[in-house]
Order: sequence, then structure tokens, then C-alpha cells
Amino acid sequence: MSETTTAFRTCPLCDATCGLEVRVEDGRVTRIRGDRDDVFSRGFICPKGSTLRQLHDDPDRLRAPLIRRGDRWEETSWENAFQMVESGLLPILEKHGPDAVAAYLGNPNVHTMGGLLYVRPLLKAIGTKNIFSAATVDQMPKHVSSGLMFGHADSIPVPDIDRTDYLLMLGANPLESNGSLATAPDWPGRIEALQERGGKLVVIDPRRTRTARVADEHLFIRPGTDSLLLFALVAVLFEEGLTSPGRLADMTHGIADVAARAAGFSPEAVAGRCGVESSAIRRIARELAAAPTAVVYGRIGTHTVEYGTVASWLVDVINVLIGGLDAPGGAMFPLAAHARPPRTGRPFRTGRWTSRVRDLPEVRGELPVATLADEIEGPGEGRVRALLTVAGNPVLSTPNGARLDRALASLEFMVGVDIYLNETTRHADVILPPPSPLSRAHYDFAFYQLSIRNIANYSPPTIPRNGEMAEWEILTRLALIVSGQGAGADPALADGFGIAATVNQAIDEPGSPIADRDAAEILGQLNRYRGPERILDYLLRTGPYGDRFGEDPDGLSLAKLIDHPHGIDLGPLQPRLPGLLTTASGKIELAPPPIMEESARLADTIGAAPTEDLLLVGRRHLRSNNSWMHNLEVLVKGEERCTLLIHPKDADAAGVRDGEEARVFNGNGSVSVRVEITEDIMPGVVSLPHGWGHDLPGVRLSVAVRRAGVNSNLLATSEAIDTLSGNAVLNGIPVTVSKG
Ligand SMILES: Nc1nc2c(c(=O)[nH]1)N[C@H]1C(S)=C(S)[C@@H](COP(=O)(O)OP(=O)(O)OC[C@H]3O[C@@H](n4cnc5c(=O)[nH]c(N)nc54)[C@H](O)[C@@H]3O)O[C@H]1N2
Ligand SMILES: Nc1nc2c(c(=O)[nH]1)N[C@H]1C(S)=C(S)[C@@H](COP(=O)(O)OP(=O)(O)OC[C@H]3O[C@@H](n4cnc5c(=O)[nH]c(N)nc54)[C@H](O)[C@@H]3O)O[C@H]1N2
Ligand code: SF4
Ligand SMILES: [Mo]
Repeated sequence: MSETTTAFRTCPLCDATCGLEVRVEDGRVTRIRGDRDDVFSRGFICPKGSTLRQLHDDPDRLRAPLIRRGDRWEETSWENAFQMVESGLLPILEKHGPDAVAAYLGNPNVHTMGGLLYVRPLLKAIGTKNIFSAATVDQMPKHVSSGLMFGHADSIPVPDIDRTDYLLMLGANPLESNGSLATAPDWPGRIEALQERGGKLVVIDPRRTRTARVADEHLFIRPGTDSLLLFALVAVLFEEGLTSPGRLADMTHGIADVAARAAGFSPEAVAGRCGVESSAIRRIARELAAAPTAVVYGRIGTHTVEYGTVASWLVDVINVLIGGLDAPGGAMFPLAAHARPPRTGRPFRTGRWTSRVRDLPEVRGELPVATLADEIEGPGEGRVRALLTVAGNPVLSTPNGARLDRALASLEFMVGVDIYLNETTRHADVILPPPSPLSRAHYDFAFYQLSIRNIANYSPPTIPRNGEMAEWEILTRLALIVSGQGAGADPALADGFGIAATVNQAIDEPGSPIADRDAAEILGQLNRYRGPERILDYLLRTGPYGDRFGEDPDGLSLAKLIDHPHGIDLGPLQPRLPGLLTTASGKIELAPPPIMEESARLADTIGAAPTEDLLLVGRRHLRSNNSWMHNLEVLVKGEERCTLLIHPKDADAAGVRDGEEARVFNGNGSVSVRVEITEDIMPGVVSLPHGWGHDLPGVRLSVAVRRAGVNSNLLATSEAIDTLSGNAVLNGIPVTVSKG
């Protein structure tokens, strides 16, 4: 007898949190489409959403732990695998101390409940200062500017695109990426709605992207110069008396300091460097000021550059100056269902420790991944000898991938928690694979904190696990091993102690939502769940909309989310200032000293002669996801994605022809890649996507190796970073193009 059921779940692949409708027949997923009843996405999905089925069925996806025997891999039992980890890691920890073990956390960690709730305890158990993550090839500048301005690195305002009249977007392409630091399923529909209500979208990007094409206006910009352009917008706002911070004025420090600093960045002074007409800069400043509501939003292209933190800060400076911060239609702070009140008394700072080799400051508890290879290869006391990667592929994702690749090969021991044997995990001694997304529960801890509406949605596992171990359990067992409790210690027991400790602490804490309540009663209610779900239930029930364990029967709990498979819409974003501010002054710090110093350095570059080289930028494609969905035939089939975009003038000058191979090189590396000539890219700029280069020996990616592409990060130097955040410079890289 055949049985067909329909399940609903949130897609965990990108930030957009689309609802999926999954048909399951006899325990097998037979179709995935958009969930039309999802409260947030209303049926929208992208081509990746439906491929969770192919990902689940991919024969190359690891189902059991692998251990290395010389050049060969052997499948092994979980018990054996953890034993190997214990005998590999413990001697290094004992002999060389915790810093000898580094960790790299990749992007999917923010897309799993296990990653978000159980990685931190594991890192704490190791006790290492050598923590690296994809954040320093991504959004770290936003954390730093938010930390300095608002007091907490995670107090990040998002563009209220559903209510704004004017959206100025720099360095983002949400029609391919589906948005980032602005969770919103269906950007195409939301942009259309903005235009239908008479609003305007202006896109600033060195490439005429899909988003630029639907925009009302698109301007090319020379890569790496957003900070100059944004400063010029600020200069015009002051010069022409267009600032109107409104209610923000009383909660803001440093407006005059910003005015004084910006004066040196007139549109006329920066126009040549940016490749944007000064008249256009002036007009956009006036339009921002005149629109009933307006917001500036910048992403990858403004962050992964030198002065990325200055650019990120300027985005919010403008939002403050036009009165758009914390106001509908401007840039607003989400309030997720699991959010905790902001901690006061410990304002954000960086540099609490520095890296050993390059003396780079810690930011948000981690070090720049651009210096990971230095820490492995740099001789002497304190060298990194072992590495744990969780859901990361730094060989392809981080600058100077070739050197990191060599460095990983020299490690004494490496553990990879990953679903593939890929360019990075091929260096591991043990690979521990978590289950496919369809076999786990999901609640989007990361992205509901960055969402343009307040939403809560929980998905139970769609199909049962088949001998696989939940990611939280893998991570907990690793934590137990490094804390000396042995490979056989029980993760469930440890998890039970964890939640009990959390509850008891909250009960003892005056003002907490469960202060003075009965611990046994509360734990009794929570104990219907285990692992991440139990923590989720706790966070929801003690969160801003929570039922506080029965005190507010209408409030949220996990049970209530389970009753709402299409999610619960908690409404549009609400103003949260000044309550959210946790700076020492309790105000918005518009002119934080570190950023003012960095801005002075930037001012000195205005007159610098522009480079003669072509400047390389990245790009994303709807059917790709960083470095790791290239093993699914449905996504990679069709035209080649990893090509070099180049303007006809530059192609002529380099003597390269459309469809032919060209060599792209600089002092760091060289790649050979097929050329695509297009007027959609600014003259002087070329573009390659990142995350390709699957032709390294020893990977188990039978589809991806056939369309390997090239690793654009061979051209990025690990020396170039944004000083304040440690973020790598991945856009605006000088290169030369010649006939292949
Ligand atoms: N040149 C250039 N480089 C870039 C960028 C760019 O724009 N240009 N973008 C940067 C950005 S924004 C990012 S976020 C990084 C991404 O950099 P990384 O996070 O290092 O790389 P990903 O490609 O996301 O790799 C994800 C890894 O996780 C594994 N995986 C997938 N799902 C799971 C899971 O559920 N659990 C576990 N344990 N593993 C899983 C995959 O097999 C893969 O190995 O790349 C950065 N690199
Ligand atoms: N399909 C797909 N979706 C994804 C991902 C993916 O790999 N594929 N990755 C996910 C991840 S981890 C992230 S962080 C997000 C990122 O999401 P987005 O920030 O939207 O990233 P991109 O699509 O790379 O867009 C960056 C744009 O910046 C432009 N740019 C480059 N340099 C400059 C510059 O100096 N100034 C300006 N103004 N523009 C510049 C590039 O031309 C490009 O169009 O996407 C997520 N979604
Ligand atoms: S846009 Fe993102 S969340 Fe939505 S279906 Fe595509 S990958 Fe999944
Ligand atoms: Mo990212």
C-alpha cells in the first residue's frame, strides 16, 4: 500500500527562509515546491529550494563517518570515528595547549540548529583563541560598525523594503542571491511592489546585474570605492542642509564630528575615483532626503573591500541623517521570537587578543580567516597543529586558497564535520557527516534576527534519519571528547545538564521572565523535547512573544509553532530605539573613534592615482550556493557558470575573444577561464564567481569535478584585509587578462 503525505518546511539553503511544500511517498520525497500558504514567502522559491531532494539522494553525500588510511578512505562506525578523534586531538591538546587546535566555521553553520546552538559550547570546551569563520570573508564589517554605533555586533538594522519609498542598494544582487542581512523571500515581488507604489530602486554596482536591470536607475562604480561615494552623499546632506534625523537627534552622539570629517569628501573630489558623475551623487543625496521614506542598503560588494567597515558605517550614518533609522520604510531592527534583551554594561570592542603571526586583532571572538594559513605554517611556539572544520570549505572560499590548501596538508590532525568529501575535508583524518536537511528539524535562529518582518516558523524533520547522527549530537560528542570525558560519553546526558543549568540560572536572575519560578515544573514542560528543540522551546517561551510557561496562554511556544506549519507572522518591524542601544553612553555613536581614524586614512587616498590593472569582482548565480551545491546535476547542467565577464574594450585591449580561454593572473596566482564579453560590466572591471575549482585530487564530487571551474580566490591575497574588521578583500582585486 502506498502512502502519500505532504510536509511543510523552511528552506535552510540561503537567508530567504522560503516555505517549501514537500510531498513524501512511501518514505521518499517525490516533489518539492513553494508553500503557497507560507506566511512569509507565499509560494516563492528559487531553483535551489526544490533540490533538497537531489541533495538528499546524492550518492556522494556522506552517510557514515570516514577515516583516512593513508591515501584511502574507509567508512567506519560512529564509535570508531569518535575514538579516532579522541586519540588524534587529546595528545595535541595536552602537549601544546588549546590554541594548538583551531576551528573554522563555515556558512551553513548559520543555517542549522545544531551549528547555531552547539558550536559555541564546543569552542568553549576546546578553549582555543584560534577561531576562524566565514564571517571574515563576508559580513564582519557590518558587525563592527553595528557594535561601535549601537553597542552590540548583532544589533544590525535591515532595510524595510516593504514600506520604503526609496531604496539605494550598493554591492548587492538579491535577484541572484535572494538577499543577505535582509531576510526576505521573493525580492523580485517586493521590488515590483515598491515600484508599483511609486517608489524607486537605485542600484550601484560595477556590473549591470539582474537586480540592476529591474532597478529604476543603475550606476556603475569602480570596485572598492563605495566608502568614498557614501562619504560624498553625507557631505552633500550636510552642505545642502538636507539632514533630518528627527527623533534620533537626541539619541545620537557625534553628528558634528561626522559633518567635519565628510567635508573633505565632496562629490567633485571623489567622482573620478568612483567613476560616478558628481551631479549624480548630488542628485541621489537630494532624492534620499526628499523621499517620504528612504533607506540605504549595502552588502557583499561594500563589505568585502578595504574600508569595508567605513562603508558599512556610512550606510547607517546616512540612514540616521535622513531620519530613516528605526523608522518604518527605513532601516529597522528585527525582534525575533527567540531574541534575548540586549546585554548592557559590556559595550562592543575588538582586539581583546591578537593573532600570533600577524598580530591582527580579535573581532567578535574570532580572528581573520585570511591569517589561518599563517597560524598553521608560521613556525614557533603556539603554532596551530590541528584543525576542526564545521560546514566550511575555506580552500575555495578564502583568499589565497592555494596556500591554505598546502597548510592544511601539513596539519598533524584534522576533523571535518561535513556532508561531503571536498577540497577542504580531503585533508581531514576523520569526517563526521550530519544528516541531510530533509532529515532534520529547522528553525531559523540566524535569519529571523535579520528579517524584514518578524516571523517564527518551525519545521520538524521530513524523513527519518537512517543511521545518521544529528549535528548537535556530533558537536556535543566532540565537546565531551575535548573536555576529557571520553569518546563514549553520553551527549543526551550532557544536553540535559545544559538545559537544567540554563533554567536554574534564569530562575535565580531577578527580572528574568521566569524569575523565582519552580525549576522542576519548567523543566517538566521542556522535557517533552530533546536537543535543539528543547532549547528552542525554552527560548521561544522566555522570548519577547513567549507564553512564559503558561503565564500568557496566547504566547509562543514550540507546541504553538508546530500547530502552525506555515509559520506565524509577528508583524512588521517596530521601532526599538533607544531601548536596544548598549553603547556606554546609551546613545547612537555616530562618530566612533576607530572609524574616525580609519576615515582620516581613507581621506588621504582620495588623490591616489588609479591602478592601470583590471579590477576583479565576484558574482553569484541563482543556481549555485557558494562552493557546495555543484554536485547536483539539476543545478549545474546547462551553460557554463564559471566564466570571466569582460567589457568589449578590455577584451580588445587584452586580445581575448568571446568563448575562448583567457589567462587571468596577478602576483598571487593565475587561472585559465572561458571569456564572456559583455557590455553589462563596467570598463576596467572583470568578474569571476567564487566557490569553483573542484578539480583538486581526492575529492568525492563526481558531478562537480566534471564542471570544475576555477578558484577565483587563487587571485586574492590573504594580505589584503579591512583593518577594522579583519575581513578579507575579495572584490576590486587587480589582475591582468591575456590570451590563454
Ligand atoms: N571571492 C569570493 N570569495 C568568497 C565570497 C565572495 O563573494 N567572493 N563569498 C564569501 C561568503 S559570503 C561566504 S559565506 C563564504 C562561504 O564559505 P564557506 O562557509 O567556507 O563555504 P561554503 O561553500 O558555504 O561551504 C559549506 C560547506 O558546508 C558543507 N555543508 C553543507 N551543509 C552542511 C550542514 O548542514 N552541516 C555541515 N556540517 N556541513 C554542511 C558543504 O559540504 C561545504 O563543505 O565564501 C566567501 N568567499
Ligand atoms: N544563488 C546564490 N545565493 C546566495 C549565495 C550564493 O552563493 N548563490 N550565497 C549566499 C551568501 S553566503 C551571501 S553572503 C549572500 C550575498 O548576497 P549579495 O550581497 O547580494 O551578494 P552578490 O550576489 O555577490 O552581490 C554582490 C554584488 O556586489 C558587486 N560589487 C563587487 N564589488 C563592488 C564594489 O566595490 N562596490 C559595489 N557597489 N558593488 C560591488 C558585484 O558586482 C555583485 O553584483 O548571498 C547568499 N545567497
Ligand atoms: S531563495 Fe533561498 S530559501 Fe528560498 S528556496 Fe531559494 S535557496 Fe531556499
Ligand atoms: Mo555569506
